[in-house]
Amino acid sequence: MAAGIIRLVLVNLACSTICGNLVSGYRSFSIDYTNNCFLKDEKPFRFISGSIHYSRIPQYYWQDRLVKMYMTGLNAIQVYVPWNFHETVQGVYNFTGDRDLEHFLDLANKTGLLVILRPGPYICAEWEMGGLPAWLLQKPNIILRSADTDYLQAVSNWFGVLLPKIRPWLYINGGNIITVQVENEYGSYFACDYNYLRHLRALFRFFLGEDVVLFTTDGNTDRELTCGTLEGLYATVDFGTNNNVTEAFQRQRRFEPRGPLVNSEFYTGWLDHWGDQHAGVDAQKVSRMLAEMLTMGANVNMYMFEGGTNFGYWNGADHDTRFRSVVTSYDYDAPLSEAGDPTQKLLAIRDVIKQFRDIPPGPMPPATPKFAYGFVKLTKVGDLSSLLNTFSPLGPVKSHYPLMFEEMKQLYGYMLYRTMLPRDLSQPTPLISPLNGVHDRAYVSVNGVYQGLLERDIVLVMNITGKQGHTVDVLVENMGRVNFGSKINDYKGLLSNLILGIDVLTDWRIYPLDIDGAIAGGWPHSGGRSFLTPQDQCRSGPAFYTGTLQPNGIAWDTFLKLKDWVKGQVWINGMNLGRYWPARGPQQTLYVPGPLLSTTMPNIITVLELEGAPAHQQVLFMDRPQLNVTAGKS
Ligand code: 6DJ
Repeated sequence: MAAGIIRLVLVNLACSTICGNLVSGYRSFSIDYTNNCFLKDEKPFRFISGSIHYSRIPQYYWQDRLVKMYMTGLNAIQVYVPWNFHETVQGVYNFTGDRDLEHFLDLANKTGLLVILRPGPYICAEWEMGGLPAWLLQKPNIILRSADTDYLQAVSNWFGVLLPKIRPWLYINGGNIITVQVENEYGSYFACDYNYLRHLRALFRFFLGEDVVLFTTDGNTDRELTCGTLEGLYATVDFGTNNNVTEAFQRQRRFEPRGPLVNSEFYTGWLDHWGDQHAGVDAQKVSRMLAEMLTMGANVNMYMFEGGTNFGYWNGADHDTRFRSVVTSYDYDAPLSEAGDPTQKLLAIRDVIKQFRDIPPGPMPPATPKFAYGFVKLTKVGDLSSLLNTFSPLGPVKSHYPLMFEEMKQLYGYMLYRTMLPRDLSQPTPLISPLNGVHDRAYVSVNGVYQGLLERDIVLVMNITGKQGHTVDVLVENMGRVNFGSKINDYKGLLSNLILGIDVLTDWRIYPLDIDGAIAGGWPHSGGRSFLTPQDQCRSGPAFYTGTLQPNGIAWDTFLKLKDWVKGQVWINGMNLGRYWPARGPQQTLYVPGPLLSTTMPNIITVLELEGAPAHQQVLFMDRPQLNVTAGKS
């Protein structure tokens, strides 16, 4: 039935969009400084929009989410383009599959949604490094988000690829993009470099033309608006339910005395960090403030409307008082849940919108079905350190001192640093990260025996024992680069020496690990089983486990719970679902999109557990998420 409604909506929309194009002929979108509004085809226009990130939703579900947004009464969506998602390797561009931006724009267009595009180059968004590619850090002194020559060159190259694709999608050129943002919250950044903003403005104008409305968005302080705005870029503001609407728009007015009022990010919810309490924003507060802004005639974008998931290694991190990594789920307590289901908040928002514009007739499409597949038993494949031929077929790089991920040209995931104990340690001896140079977590084993971990900003010393010549393995996890503030040059790996007692550890063999490549290529099922002794079976430390979810003719969305597992990464059928860390919380389940599952073939689950698997090596597929249990805080 849901599919029927969706089809019906799409047929109607496709017709009205095409007819609209035919009759209107001339299309315009501009700012009316006399009447303080936008003009669309010369008529007053106001957007009621919601943020959605295609990079956080499998392509299969894009249309489902867009139709639900349309049925809520939105007339626009706001979309980031994460640079590092498209140019993961410098000079190699990917716009296919889940990265097919133009397909996403086309679906939005056919659904009847206009687009507010945010191509960055920096986007924040709780996304790895705020969307900047980590290969930029290979220039050691690069000043990101400034007029630094290397940085500007990279931005110009990227925009030279991206913006020509965007141009035909501008509303004024027959597409659905009404406005385009320049940078993001630039006023929050320490550099405050107007030459950088001028360079960006010139690039946007060169590639998109003189007529498109360009805008900036900034937090609600004078400093932010001063450093983030530039003549020719319409200044808008961001604020949530903790702010006062009148005061916030007054501040916008100080920088834009005339023109439409715009809240570019009205926070419907908030993000979670590992170890923090689950965040949320009350639905009533959201709908009350939305009504207040709409009553004033303001344009509003709700951030987020559909949050989605930080699959793989795409989560970002914050670094205020200490490094805090963002969880895998980007549910955001948004009106559409992580799995795209309408919530009470959505219905409350729709009731508000109804008072201001006609909303499409017909019911809201229902939640997609969920299935509790139950328990699946896993068996251990082997310790990570015994599988280096599989993950690092070219072998290690030798270096006297440790090298960072960026120097090794492996930007994400995990890397193994190996050396030898320089002397006997019969007594527990401190292994120290004196300069806090473990970015971000290091799992340490001696001669295959797991001894514990070091953690950035939290655990800078641990004790180890062993004998001279024993192998020391330090598996370092990149937990996502900082996406906000002055610390976005967030190098990963071992950034400084480790000290053992009084000795500096040297003579490293550093193994880059292509775990995702191996798993996508069919490992471990294609790789045969290694023989494990009972002792190997129950050893703790970084190790792989695998199992199969037998097909039962159903491929519905489900939620994977790794109760009693500690911390790690999960793949199903080759797709990296993200990190789990129930021991810290608040996220307890990982979203598994149904289309990933096979109805006829065994579904292969692979788990990398970093610290220690539970006695019962099993995982549970549930029919609902659990995102709000923080260890010791519930
Ligand atoms: O533009 C930013 C969004 O991408 C604004 N914002 C959101 C998203 O990151 S935190 C959540 C944030 N800005 C940082 C303000 C810190 C108080």
